[in-house]
Amino acid sequence: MRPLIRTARCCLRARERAMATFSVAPAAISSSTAARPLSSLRPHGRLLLPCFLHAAPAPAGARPLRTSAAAASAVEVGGVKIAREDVVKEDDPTNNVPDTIFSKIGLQLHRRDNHPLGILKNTIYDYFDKNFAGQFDKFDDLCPVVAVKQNFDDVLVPADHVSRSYNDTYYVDGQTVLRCHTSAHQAELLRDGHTHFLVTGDVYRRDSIDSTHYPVFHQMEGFRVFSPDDWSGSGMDGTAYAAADLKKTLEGLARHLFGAVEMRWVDTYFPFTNPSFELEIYFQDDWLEVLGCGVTEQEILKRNGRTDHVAWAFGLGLERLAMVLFDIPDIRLFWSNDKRFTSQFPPCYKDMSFWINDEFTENNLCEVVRGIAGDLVEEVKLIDNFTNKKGMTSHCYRIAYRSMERSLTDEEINDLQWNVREVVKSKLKVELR
Ligand code: FA5
Ligand code: MG
Repeated sequence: MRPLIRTARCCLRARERAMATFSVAPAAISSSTAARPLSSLRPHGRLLLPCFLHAAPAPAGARPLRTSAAAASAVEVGGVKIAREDVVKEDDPTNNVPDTIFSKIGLQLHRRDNHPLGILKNTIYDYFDKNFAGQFDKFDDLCPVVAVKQNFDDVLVPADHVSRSYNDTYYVDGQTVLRCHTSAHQAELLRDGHTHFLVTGDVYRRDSIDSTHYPVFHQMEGFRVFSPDDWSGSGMDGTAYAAADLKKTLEGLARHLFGAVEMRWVDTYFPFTNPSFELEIYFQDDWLEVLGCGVTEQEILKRNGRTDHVAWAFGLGLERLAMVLFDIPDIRLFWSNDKRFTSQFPPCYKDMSFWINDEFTENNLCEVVRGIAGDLVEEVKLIDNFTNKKGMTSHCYRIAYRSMERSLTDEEINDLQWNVREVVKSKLKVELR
């Protein structure tokens, strides 16, 4: 599996810049911390993979892992019952939630104590408990179906921001989405009087397909409010004080998780923070973006009862950190319920070329492919792109199919690919070549 990871990682930074939902290209590398990559990034030999998915009982109220939508027609999250028909509305043009996504709602991998995401969440909790005894309130059961207002308006995402598009976000209807980041809960928690909090949850994005991107993943949001007394004696203004505290806190967290790992700060942009940063960790020969963070925009504090305060916030990708910590090569493995997943099965590649039209987007293509092949699709990659004399543009995509659990037969792949071609033609209205 190594070569696959290396290929994916090589293009990761470029892709991340182009496709990241909230951030844009970095202005500069602001600093670099620590020394050499570790020969082993796992701090404890015992945190190794093979049996993690079966080792511990799920938390009270959680169901065993299921992977198909058919298995449940309603789930409950944080006391809210979510039925399939509440989120999947095939006849409603303002809805773009497929069954494959509904099937992931309520699984709450981050609440399973022996799942890598649960272990990681608890390890991060340990760090905050040790360094900020009892100060951070913890939430890991907030409903992922949120208002557009919570997900975007409350965190100042501009009306024309790309992340609001149907191409990037799963809409339940015009006013409701599956949260695409845990920042969706910042404003309500501030209004409820919380000043230090951690929010862990599943988040949903229409996104590219490769070994480090998945349409459902998990984030942990951290938020800390400071009052003028906190920074008055420091010789810094509130913003500089919060930025320094944020970096110190997150560098400490990275060391708590990984030991002396190589990491660096990259300046970036988020609508809800200024200044804004991303933290990258050196992992298997490349830099991997693991979190976004920054000093909260004053407007958010003002609107939610904290005028004259400053705050920092971060949103970290739990899968990304767990991949480094546990040496997990592919993001789909977090969803596998078959302990043979550590076996290696060969991928099978299929290419398809077509003339695109003005409406074509790669995310729409990925959605079609995943709708047909589910988790058998490992990567969808543009390998050729040209425009002819008549101005028609052709794309050639290479689709990698691979099961985490068994070898796929030629017949099965050919059937899938035939289906993909038919649906791509009819749904995306492109002309196959
Ligand atoms: C955000 O989602 C911001 N809300 C983070 C934030 C919070 C910034 C608070 C400032 C203050 P971004 O889109 O970059 O930012 O995602 C954050 C992290 O989620 C990324 O660094 C990455 O680790 C992870 N991530 C993003 N997309 C995916 C994906 N498709 N699959 C897996 N992990 C992902
Ligand atoms: Mg990002």
